[in-house]
Amino acid sequence: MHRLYLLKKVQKLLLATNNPGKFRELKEILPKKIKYFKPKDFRLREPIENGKTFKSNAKIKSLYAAKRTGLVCISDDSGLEVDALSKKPGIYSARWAGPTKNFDIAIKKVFNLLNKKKKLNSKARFICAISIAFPDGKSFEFQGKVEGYISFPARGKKGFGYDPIFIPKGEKKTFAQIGKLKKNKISHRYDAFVKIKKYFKFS
Ligand code: ITT
Repeated sequence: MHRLYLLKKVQKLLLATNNPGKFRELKEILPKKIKYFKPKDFRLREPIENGKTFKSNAKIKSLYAAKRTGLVCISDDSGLEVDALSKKPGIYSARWAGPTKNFDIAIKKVFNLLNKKKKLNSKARFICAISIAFPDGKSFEFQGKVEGYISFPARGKKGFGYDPIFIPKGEKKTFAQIGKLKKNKISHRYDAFVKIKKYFKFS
């Protein structure tokens, strides 16, 4: 791919997310020797995420940041799809936590809806779309996922967002219990990164 050279040489990357959990996990997964910046370092605002898919929202965020900073930018649009809720909250995963981004509220909402349907252990998956954007307006999107199921009560203090109620397939503990070493080997975010590595070589 013609961008290979650019990423091999890249020394600075802006991770276009205001979510500290995502920022931390992206940094843990991506190469160590790059210097990573946050939107706050450039006083960037949040663009309006009006895409209909994870990939389109990821693209909106990465291009917005790349055009304004002149840096190669990586964004992540992700969320939880619960089968018994017709794949909700999906792209609305952050919005279910309300303006204060309180995930106790979002988790309670998942509980109430699943409880009504008597499907508290519904199958579910996390999806992650990662977009890499260049200041000239080109971008590339990749999507990863991890299958699993919902489990109540919420358990674990590690991780973020919906991690305390998600158990990945083949495991007994929630993402919030298993810790970053394991999560970063099986997560939707890591799965998307594996796809990126097939096309781009980082230094
Ligand atoms: P940015 O747009 O600034 O990146 P955001 O939190 O608004 O931050 P999204 O719109 O992509 O990001 O929302 C995705 C939500 O899905 C996020 O707020 C998390 O709560 C949840 N989510 C995504 N990945 C997750 C993970 O690995 N573990 C738990 N929850 C996750």
